[in-house]
Amino acid sequence: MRINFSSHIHCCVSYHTNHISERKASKKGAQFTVVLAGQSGLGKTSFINTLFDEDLLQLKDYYEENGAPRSTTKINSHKIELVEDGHVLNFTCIDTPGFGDYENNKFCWFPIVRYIEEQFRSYACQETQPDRSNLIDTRVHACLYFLVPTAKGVSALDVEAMKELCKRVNLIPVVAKADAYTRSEMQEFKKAFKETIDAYDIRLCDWLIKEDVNSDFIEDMPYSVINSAGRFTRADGVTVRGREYVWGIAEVEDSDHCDYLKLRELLLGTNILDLIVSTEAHYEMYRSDYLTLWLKKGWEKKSESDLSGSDQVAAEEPMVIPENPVELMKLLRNTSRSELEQELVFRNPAYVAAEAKLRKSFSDNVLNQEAVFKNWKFGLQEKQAGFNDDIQILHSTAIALQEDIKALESIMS
Ligand SMILES: Nc1nc2c(ncn2[C@@H]2O[C@H](COP(=O)(O)OP(=O)(O)OP(=O)(O)O)[C@@H](O)[C@H]2O)c(=O)[nH]1
Ligand SMILES: [Mg+2]
Repeated sequence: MRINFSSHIHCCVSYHTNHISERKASKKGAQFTVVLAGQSGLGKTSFINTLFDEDLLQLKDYYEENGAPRSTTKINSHKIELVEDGHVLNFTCIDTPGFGDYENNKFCWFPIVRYIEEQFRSYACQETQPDRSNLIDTRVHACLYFLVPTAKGVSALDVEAMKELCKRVNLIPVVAKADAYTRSEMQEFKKAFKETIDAYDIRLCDWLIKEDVNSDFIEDMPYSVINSAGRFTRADGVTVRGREYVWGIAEVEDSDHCDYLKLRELLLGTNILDLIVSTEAHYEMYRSDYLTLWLKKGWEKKSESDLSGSDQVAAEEPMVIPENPVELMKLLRNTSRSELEQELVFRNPAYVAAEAKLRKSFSDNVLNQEAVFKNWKFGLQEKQAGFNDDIQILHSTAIALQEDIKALESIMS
């Protein structure tokens, strides 16, 4: 069944931020979660208001006194319940802090990857529980990745971030602030974007293509957007949403100005189910990887406890996955969730890079100290040789003096 919310979203019962009432949260309905990611100041937070055509975020926390959006500093979840023809869709927008502002921006995208994986992990853990009737599904179905169109094309940071994100989620690239670029600049950027994703094998909504649905949506990416919840009256008397300039209005919903309508159709229209279904493929890949890690940890602990107390040296036993579900559960229970979380720290690229750096600086230090020690030893050996020569000279002088004494004594006697 295809749920169509495309008519308009004003049919919604809305509520926002993290304050969801218990009553509404317990209502059943499909879940759809979108993460907004990208560098700072590109209009991620503003896009939520544009999408829902409401001043949903008219809260002190989100806006400065002059009305400009505040820079997002933590991951915020904004929820809205969409109702149409008796169908309920619980739409969640996850707004993330923009990145790229620091001197060293390496791995600055990792908190978003971690967030996506945490939702998969939480769902996978719930699935291993005996009662699965009330699973809380916070899995992310799409990531809107905001890009800044520059003459240089896609930045290295965006390439790196998108390469990682596309492996875990339906990646939907968005070109921010389309009103600031001419038609030809935008076309040039889109062309450069396509060449870059081919060159770096960045796959957009990978599993959506495999299911062979709506591939023209993929062709249209990246979508250019203009954000605004404001309304202005054009010279012809028609009131439109857009940004007003001295020369006219950059319209949100005019396809000549930007691709907002296409993007909204993708997110709130006929493709929502395809995005939900294709997320299952991403989830299955993560789940299989996660359970293998969990079993591996359990197996290692079982091997350790089997060998403890015996004189046997621990051997690298190949893992055998029990077919009996009770045995399988026992193996999983060998490892607690917190132990597993610790294991996952080792997958954090920032941690891996920091560890490699530390190891290198440690081995460099050892090499330096060895060189210092060698020099010191060489210096000592040289000094010792010098002392030996001095001793030899003193010894010869003593012998000569003794002979002189002997000669004097013989004269005196
Ligand atoms: N010209 C133009 N300005 C925009 C557009 N969308 C947002 N802005 C402005 O860009 C600035 C940043 O917008 P935000 O929505 O806070 O951007 P953000 O990506 O959430 O920023 P961080 O939270 O810092 O990552 C604000 O001053 C917005 O008014 C747009 O489509 N066109
Ligand atoms: Mg923001």
